[in-house]
Amino acid sequence: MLCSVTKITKHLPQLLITIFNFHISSAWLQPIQRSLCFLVLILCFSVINSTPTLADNLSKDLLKQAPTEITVSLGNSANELKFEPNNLEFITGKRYNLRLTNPSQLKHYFTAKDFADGIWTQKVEAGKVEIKGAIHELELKPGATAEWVFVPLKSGKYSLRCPIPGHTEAGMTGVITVSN
Ligand SMILES: [Cu+2]
Repeated sequence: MLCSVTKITKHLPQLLITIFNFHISSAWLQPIQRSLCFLVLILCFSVINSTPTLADNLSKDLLKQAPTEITVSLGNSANELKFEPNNLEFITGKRYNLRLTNPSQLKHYFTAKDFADGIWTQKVEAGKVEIKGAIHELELKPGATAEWVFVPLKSGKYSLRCPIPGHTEAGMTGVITVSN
């Protein structure tokens, strides 16, 4: 499709010049010539408009990928203030399902704003609710679980933390590495 659009677009000026320069002796043929030009233009615009955008193609391809499952525990049953594991690694362009669980008796956050800015979030599922669009941080109440389905887009080293007073200080931090 893209190929034919490129071809038509490339040859469009030439095509129009050919139609305009076509020698027409009879005056009654001129309206036909005009309609022909108009038709060519309409055809080109409709072809261009029906071409799926790059973003559409990208998301369709990504949705075909089975997500890599990664589970991170926010705290544990002994109420230790840490992420388990606290070192997460992702690759750009791959689809992930990050399962977050909170087996502790305390509320925790999964906060990694710079990381979240560099990913494409497909959805976050928690309970019977599915949230679409950009997500920046998640709060998990005791016993809660959530699934964050996303594709990392930007490589880098990002910090992860739980900003509840005392938790970051106690070591509830982590590092997220996204590589190409
Ligand atoms: Cu916490």
